[in-house]
Amino acid sequence: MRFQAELADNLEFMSELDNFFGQVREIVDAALDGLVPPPENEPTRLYQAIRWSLFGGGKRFRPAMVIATGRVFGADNERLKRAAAAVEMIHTYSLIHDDLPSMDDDDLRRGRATVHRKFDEATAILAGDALQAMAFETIAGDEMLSHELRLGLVAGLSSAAGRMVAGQQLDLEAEGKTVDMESVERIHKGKTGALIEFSVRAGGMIAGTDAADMEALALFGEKLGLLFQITDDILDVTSTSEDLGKTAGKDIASKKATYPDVLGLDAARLMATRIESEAADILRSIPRDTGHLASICRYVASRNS
Ligand code: GRG
Repeated sequence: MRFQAELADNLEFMSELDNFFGQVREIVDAALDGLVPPPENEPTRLYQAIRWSLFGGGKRFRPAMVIATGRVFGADNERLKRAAAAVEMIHTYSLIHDDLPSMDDDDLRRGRATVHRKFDEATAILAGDALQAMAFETIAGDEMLSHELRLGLVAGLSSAAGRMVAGQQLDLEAEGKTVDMESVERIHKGKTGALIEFSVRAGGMIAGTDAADMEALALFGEKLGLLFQITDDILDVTSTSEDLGKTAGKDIASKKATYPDVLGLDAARLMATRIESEAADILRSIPRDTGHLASICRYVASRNS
């Protein structure tokens, strides 16, 4: 009986989240489609490359965090959707550049050929550059938001993008070296965590959240970023390229600094459980209905792609 009740709970939880992520995809993809020049605009190769990468799948996790957090504090989709699209632009630029021959040299991303494989390396570099510029243009021109809020979002997103680049540099420098827990954490807080943390904070900023709740949201975003990366590291070891839509086993092959590498797989799983529970504690300290954010944490901890 207990097993059946848990199964029913889990099914309900998964279908609610699938529903939510489906809605986010519709909202964000429509916004992106309107913001990125059409594929027939000159230079066609550039816009086709950008669209190849942007619309080639992807979970839209960071936009989902902008929207989920914003909704908890009362913001509507119209105010959230362009900032959510801007975060996805920065994320997609980082994936295009991360896959380049001079970085991870990967052939597969979002279930299809990487941009430099499908087009060419120069186009991939320019597609990433253009997406980065478009992200800031999107926020600066968002007429649903006050000028002050736009400035705050541009400042937050540029700082997160800078931290992401610094994390990527540290990650490349750590390849093949023996690293300790502190270094792994520093790399991942920058490379993955900064943009996820910003996504959570952006939702709060757009909703006009007060200082105390913003502080809690920043802490929650940091934990969520770590949780996302630990599960990503675990999936790299335990999953297939087909399920992930990107090359599995890449971290070991490139001797990357990862949580399973430093801690072992079982301890990395335990750490994910601990971080999920710390994130849930932070959510409980916020005097709002944060149940949906807690469900997203559970989803991140149990995701398989
Ligand atoms: C090149 C400036 C620059 C930065 C690269 C994001 C990143 C920093 C590198 C990608 C490599 C990687 C595996 C990073 C960890 C972050 C991560 C898990 C990225 C993939 O994010 P998902 O799973 O991807 O949300 P989708 O395709 O679903 O959007």
